[in-house]
Amino acid sequence: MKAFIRTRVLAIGVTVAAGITLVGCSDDSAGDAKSGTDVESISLQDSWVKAADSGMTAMFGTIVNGSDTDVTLTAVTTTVSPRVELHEMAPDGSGAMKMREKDGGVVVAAHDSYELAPGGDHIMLFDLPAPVQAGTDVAFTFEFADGATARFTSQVRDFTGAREDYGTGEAHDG
Ligand SMILES: [Cu+2]
Repeated sequence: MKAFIRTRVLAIGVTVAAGITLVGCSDDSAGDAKSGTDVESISLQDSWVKAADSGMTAMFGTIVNGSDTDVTLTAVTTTVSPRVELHEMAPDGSGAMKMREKDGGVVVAAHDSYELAPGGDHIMLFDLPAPVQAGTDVAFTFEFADGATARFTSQVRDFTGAREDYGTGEAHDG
């Protein structure tokens, strides 16, 4: 009888120890997330890509940073383009707006959002090897300054506005 009780106590002791180990692990990963980009708290909303048969196109949407720290988006990759750049619109000196690569990437402040929209900042996709067709999905990987990555999906849509800014190489600076 005494031996039986001792065995039960031992079993409970082992269970408790295992529980403590698991808690320790999750505490460690929470600590890592705080020191870097908390990708779980970053989302891309209302995101879409302009349909294009060839050449270049752009992706738009709103990057939402729900984390407690500012994040810096430094690079974007996608399966539909070998060359992707973060672009902004800026005056070209003659009164017209021209797009150019954004220096230092895109900073999204803590608990804030950053809009990528036609006529403003956008993600530029160059050298399309195949048509990007309306109704399909395009996968993107966002890379942040500390090397953390997050994956998002955008829907391809037909878009006729601002065609002169996004549809031709001539309007492009760089
Ligand atoms: Cu551009």
